[in-house]
Amino acid sequence: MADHSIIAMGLPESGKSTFLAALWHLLIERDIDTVLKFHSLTAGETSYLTRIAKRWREAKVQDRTELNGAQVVSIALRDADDAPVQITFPDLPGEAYRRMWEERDIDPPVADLLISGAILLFVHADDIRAPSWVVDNTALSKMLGLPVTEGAEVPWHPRLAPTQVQLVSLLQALRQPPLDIGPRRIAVMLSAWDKAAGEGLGPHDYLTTKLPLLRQYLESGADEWDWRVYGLSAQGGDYDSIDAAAPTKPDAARLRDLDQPSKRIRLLNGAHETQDLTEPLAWLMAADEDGS
Ligand SMILES: Nc1nc2c(ncn2[C@@H]2O[C@H](COP(=O)(O)OP(=O)(O)OP(=O)(O)O)[C@@H](O)[C@H]2O)c(=O)[nH]1
Ligand SMILES: [Mg+2]
Repeated sequence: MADHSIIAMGLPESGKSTFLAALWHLLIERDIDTVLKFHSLTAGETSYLTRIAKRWREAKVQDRTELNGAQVVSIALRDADDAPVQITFPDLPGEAYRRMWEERDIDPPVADLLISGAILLFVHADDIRAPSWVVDNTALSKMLGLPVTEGAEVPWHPRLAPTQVQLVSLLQALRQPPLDIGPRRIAVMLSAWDKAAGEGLGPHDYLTTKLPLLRQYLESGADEWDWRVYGLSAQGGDYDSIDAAAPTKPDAARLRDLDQPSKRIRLLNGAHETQDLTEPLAWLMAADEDGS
């Protein structure tokens, strides 16, 4: 059986676990035609997938994946030619990627996972820290009548860096030792697309407008990535918190009312729209066959 490894990368709360939950639901439910089809679960945590998919169906948000709680699942699928393929899919905590950027540090088990496989790079489309200018912030504070101390230094922390700077740095780290295994395929997943769709931009234009540095970095071919960008709504709207005291979300109630939970999902590749979350996986895996 052909073995493929796909790494879900992304800063904290970028939609990695939600994607895996929705994918598992689709594969098990089989109510939507998908390029890759479920064959069997060969290794890893079935209970993890079952748990997150159940949470997803209930329209409740996933727990943050804990730093020591990385889950590596292996799913046996059948490809479009009905040949068996196995995908190993580590669901790593965004905290591990945050540490790579902020502390320039990587735990050896995480490094071991990152030295193989194509990349699903998740970016929460509604949680992008844009570059900002000190002069603009000062002018805004003055307009609002907030106190501004002239000449005072603003302490800098890597966490304050724009999202696109952090992501480009993460991708550059994959082309440097000890993680460099040559150029790979990357599917950029602009998650929570339901929040972004109102801007009327397609995924490419959204990337160009909101993350121009990332777009230029990918396009320039400096690190020779073979890339695509998708708009992904794995939930279809906001889910409820698991905190019973928190107010319920109108989106969550509407989504629970759909007769088929799979219909919550939207995936955009250019103008092409589908509910098939295996499509980007099939494209990423094809690189292994093409030898690219
Ligand atoms: N509106 C909307 N929110 C989404 C969607 N997908 C994910 N989210 C929200 O984004 C947040 C983060 O989702 P997770 O899947 O837990 O993110 P993660 O990347 O696994 O996070 P870590 O485990 O901390 O690395 C949660 O509040 C989700 O409910 C979506 O399609 N639509
Ligand atoms: Mg997670």
